[in-house]
Amino acid sequence: MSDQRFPQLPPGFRFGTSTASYQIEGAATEDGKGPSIWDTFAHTPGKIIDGSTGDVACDHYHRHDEDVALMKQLGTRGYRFSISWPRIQPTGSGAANAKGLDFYDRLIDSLLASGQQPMATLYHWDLPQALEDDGGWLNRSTIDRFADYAAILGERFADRVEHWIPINEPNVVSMMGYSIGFHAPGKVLMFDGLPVAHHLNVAHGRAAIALRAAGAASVGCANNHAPMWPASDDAADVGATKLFDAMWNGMFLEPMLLGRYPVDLQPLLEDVIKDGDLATIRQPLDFYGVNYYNPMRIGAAPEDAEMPFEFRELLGYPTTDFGWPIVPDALREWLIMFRARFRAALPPIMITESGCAYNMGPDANGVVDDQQRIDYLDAHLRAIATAIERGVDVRGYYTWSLMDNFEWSEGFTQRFGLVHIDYDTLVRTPKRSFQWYADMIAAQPAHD
Ligand code: PNW
Repeated sequence: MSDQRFPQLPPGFRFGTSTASYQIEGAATEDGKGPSIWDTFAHTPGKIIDGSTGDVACDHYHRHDEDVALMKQLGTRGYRFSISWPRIQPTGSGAANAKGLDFYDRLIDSLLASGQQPMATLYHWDLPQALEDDGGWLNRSTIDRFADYAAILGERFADRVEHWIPINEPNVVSMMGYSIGFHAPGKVLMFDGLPVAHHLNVAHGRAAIALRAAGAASVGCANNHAPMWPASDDAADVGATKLFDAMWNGMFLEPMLLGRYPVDLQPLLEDVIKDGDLATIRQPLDFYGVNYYNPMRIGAAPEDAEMPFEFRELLGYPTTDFGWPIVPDALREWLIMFRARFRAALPPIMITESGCAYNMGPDANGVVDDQQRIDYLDAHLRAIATAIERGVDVRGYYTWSLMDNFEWSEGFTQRFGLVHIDYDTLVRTPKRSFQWYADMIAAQPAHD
């Protein structure tokens, strides 16, 4: 009999958690690690709202055994983490730093020993600063550096890493990092940042090729997708939404799966696309990773604005402590439409991130009562279960995040974890949602 208290996912469905190097590791200058653009950015006054940095973060670099033990306690069977490029190549090119490789070697072995299949992201935003000094992702030669880096990782870890993801959320990298500058490297280039998007796409393809050449069995992606809702049925709002949808969702999805850019964007990219690029980007993918948080409501911007679209508040839904609307139905709907649109071009889907920020800490009894996170996870997993019943092939759910961590420009003010971190003592306290996730996993008919 199935346990109706919990969402029921099909046998073999994979449950996991997700993190990223700069957000949890700390050890910013240890064992030969070079500086990344996030070290530079976080140390620039005014960039991070609480003035914090990832210098120590969760100190996962030294406490990974404790963190892996937590995963074992959760009963997950997968863990998504990212590898810090400047730990492996301190200046982004040349010989690998043995101590950097050794750290991930130890981590991967301890994951496997604890029943956690590793899912490794090569780039979760910590570009070696030396590469940024040469133009970063605006410079096409960064693609070659990335392919070299992918080959190093593939050769060392392809025998033990189950799933590979070249680049986390290329849309956020290009828009937040190079168009509006809220993220490192903090460039405000608006539409002139678009070459970054194309270079990230080609880098994804080149890394997939290098990883497979080194024996990687499963290569996918982790693209952030947000359903786009027009602010009104006014033609200007609908048009602005269509353009922003193409830039946020289509710009990466379409070249990866179909080998072409959305029609509306093609004229903007003409000068940066070189012969063969689109074929390089369209590598067969073993899974399609979706990072889902919320839908966005878009309207037309005033005539004199820098961008033709603007964000409007999405009304009528509860929000997380971060102010993000909670709309699990939009995930179900988006998955169903995604499948209907792409059919045979679509590999199995993995939810590579999904989660929420609630910022409560331990109460007088030491309990972190985050019922809202339980409700969030429950509702999103039920949405996925329904999408699967309607024929969408979703194979796993890696919640963001295992533990509270450095939330980019928000510093330590937004807590996404199943585990609470006290940033003064670095004490880890599993929240109520941690126990719920463990119970939910244990209540599955048969899980992988
Ligand atoms: C993702 N947006 O970031 C990242 O992959 C994580 O590192 C991060 O901690 C998590 O989601 C929570 O924020 C995003 O502007 C950053 O829509 C920005 C956006 C979405 C996701």
